Amino acid sequence: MLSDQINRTLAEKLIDAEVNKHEVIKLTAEYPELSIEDGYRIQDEIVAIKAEQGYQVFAMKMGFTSMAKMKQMNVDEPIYGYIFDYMAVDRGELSLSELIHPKVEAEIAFILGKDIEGPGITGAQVLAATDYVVPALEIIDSRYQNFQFTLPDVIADNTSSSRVFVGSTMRNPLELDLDLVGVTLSINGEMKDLGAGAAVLGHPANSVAMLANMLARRGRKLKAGQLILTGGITGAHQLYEGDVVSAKWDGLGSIDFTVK
Ligand code: 0L1
Ligand code: MG
Repeated sequence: MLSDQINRTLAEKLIDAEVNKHEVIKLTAEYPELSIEDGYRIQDEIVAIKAEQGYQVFAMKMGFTSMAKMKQMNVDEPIYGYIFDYMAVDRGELSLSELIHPKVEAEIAFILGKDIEGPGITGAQVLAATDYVVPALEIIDSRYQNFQFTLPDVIADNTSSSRVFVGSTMRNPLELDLDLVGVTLSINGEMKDLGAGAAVLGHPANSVAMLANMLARRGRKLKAGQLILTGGITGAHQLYEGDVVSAKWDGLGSIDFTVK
């Protein structure tokens, strides 16, 4: 286990890379023994430093929620991270100059109406505790060179969180078959990807349940009002200056933005 001092130093290094928009070599190159627990401790340091700087948590997120991605990373559990208030984009433009090498992925997000505390939470309990679901486009921007990392590295890097667009259509989740909700993701008029909610652990509510159960191991819970991104339904697609991005969800509207 790394010392608190090293965790703090590594968190500062990753924040510096984010703020000054430069890549760093993955932490495991220097600390090959870095564990998943170490990764979450470094992530906690990032959350603490952001709070000291006056930023608030805007949302939580799950990543690696597709079976294909978990297989690729050789893991049997997704990962979670935090999205801060300054990461929420409220107009249809993504500023490339603020980022390193961003990618976009389409997701479904939940807004809870009640606290959820694991362990043992199920998708059905999540649906009963959810006020709304909304569409979201997550922008991931790993601070690591060429998105090269191991699982502990990406957890330490706050799961590549960088920006998010949240759509304006809010639906009660019981009005939709969320596993069947289709999504298309187009860039510059060309459809790049498509998928259905079932790509996320069979049903996006399962992702929220898993998050609650993972947090319970660390004595934490999800709170009423919390926004949670459940993981990519589509793959993540690299963005370039001038790109026009458009995503459509069946029954949940659309989100459009331009990369400036
Ligand atoms: O799916 C996610 O949001 C996790 C992203 C972390 C992995 C990456 O940067 O590709
Ligand atoms: Mg994501």
